[in-house]
Amino acid sequence: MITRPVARPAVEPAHGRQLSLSRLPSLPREVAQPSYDVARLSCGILHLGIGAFHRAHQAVYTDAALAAAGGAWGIVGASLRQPGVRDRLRAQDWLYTVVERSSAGARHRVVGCVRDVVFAPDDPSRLPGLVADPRIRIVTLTITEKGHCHDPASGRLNSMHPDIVHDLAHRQAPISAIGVLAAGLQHRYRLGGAPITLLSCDNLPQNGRTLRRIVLDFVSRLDADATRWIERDVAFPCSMVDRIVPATTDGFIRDTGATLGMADAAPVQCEPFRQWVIEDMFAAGRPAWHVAGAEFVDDVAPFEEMKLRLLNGSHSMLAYLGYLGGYEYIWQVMRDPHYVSLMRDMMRDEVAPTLALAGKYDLAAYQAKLVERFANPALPHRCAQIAMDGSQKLPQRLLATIRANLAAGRPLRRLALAVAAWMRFVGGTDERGNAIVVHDPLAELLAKRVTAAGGRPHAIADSLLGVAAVFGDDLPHAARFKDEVRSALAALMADGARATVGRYSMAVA
Ligand code: CS2
Repeated sequence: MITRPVARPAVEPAHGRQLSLSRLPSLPREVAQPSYDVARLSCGILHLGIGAFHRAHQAVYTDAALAAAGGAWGIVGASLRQPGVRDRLRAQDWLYTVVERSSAGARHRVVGCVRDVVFAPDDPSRLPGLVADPRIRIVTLTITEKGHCHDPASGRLNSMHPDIVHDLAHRQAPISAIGVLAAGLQHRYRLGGAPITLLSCDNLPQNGRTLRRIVLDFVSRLDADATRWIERDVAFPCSMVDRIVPATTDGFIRDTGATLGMADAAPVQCEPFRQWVIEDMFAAGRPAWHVAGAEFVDDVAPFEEMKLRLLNGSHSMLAYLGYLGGYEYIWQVMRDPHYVSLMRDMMRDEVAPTLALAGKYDLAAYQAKLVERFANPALPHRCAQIAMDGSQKLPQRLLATIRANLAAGRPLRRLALAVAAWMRFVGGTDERGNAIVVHDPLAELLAKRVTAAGGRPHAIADSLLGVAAVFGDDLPHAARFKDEVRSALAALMADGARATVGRYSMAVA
């Protein structure tokens, strides 16, 4: 049975010493720490969604930029749903450790640029107030796909979403990130319209444009003047973010404390690799992220497309087929040669040819690196974690690629197998008959459709293909795709994931 990463209470330091500003000097020498004056840093960035990914990615770039070039670019983090990160970080002066893990060992670094964390429900007007505050010049976002309250197939605001219905009715006390941005930007406009950048860091195609459209969909229902100002003066650059960041576990917290010689209740673990490609379009300056390796380009779309289709597409494929095959972690899946061969073949034959970067970028090296990254045995990245929210992820990870292959008459067999594995997974029962708790905003609807189809693979496939928010109006009528999904699902249900992967892969056992 899948469980969500457990919300932990603030951890009491086992040996009475906890990470704090005054204890930085007593950290072991091999633990890197901020070289700038953390206590005097003022904040220019508001971040919505202060989970592990942000702390291991954008905050790391910001920390390095501050060390190299300074600036008023501290981060106020915000969490809209859970107080845990705020509680744990507050007890340690907002400091935390980033641990890069690989088979070569672990590298520790204490990050200092997060200077405050707001838990939105404590004071519903605080976040809109920060968006309006002229000292805040960039709002970064990692709110996940579903946090956009949009229709994943069309990329437009879902005005029937309960959080959006709430926020349209209670504009000063929003509960969704989109409601926070809308109220805050309207307020900022009334205060004189100081320029600001909203930088999306979510795994969505054209994430800046998507965010802009959703925010405008919302504000234009309420305020024509603010809408025009946002259209004209607010920058929404696109960005491609990449770093594998598994959920923090209690064992990892204990190990980190042992290395530091003091407790850290909120460390994050990640792979050594990181990448950030950003559209160079900022309304009011930015930290010197380039010194930390961020790449600034005119057009992020081809990089986003490459990452979403090759990395995230393969990730989802391995997560569903791996989970069904009884593997807990991605690195374990990568020890099965059939799965690896399926991933390589899918990337090479069915994904890479669809990319705008084909022929202009070393895509073969990118693919080989992905195999190496996924196989990192020091990263406990659960299949179940990646499998969450599939209805929000499939369109950009697998379905856009499938559409391109349909149009060009290219193969799509392995991509269809990945879609069928998702269908098998959302049915809610694993191959041993145990329940799968499916975390997905559409979980209930999907389960109903599977049950109504009465265990018949073709009926299940047809019924799920009919969910327009995921598959649009076109894919259910694409005969070649439909046939492949039907036969892949039939194989998964009859023979199980491992045997099916064995058949689909070209690996010689
Ligand atoms: C993963 C991503 O959980 C998931 O769905 O595919 O979080 C993935 O690890 C990151 O996008 C890597 O940059």
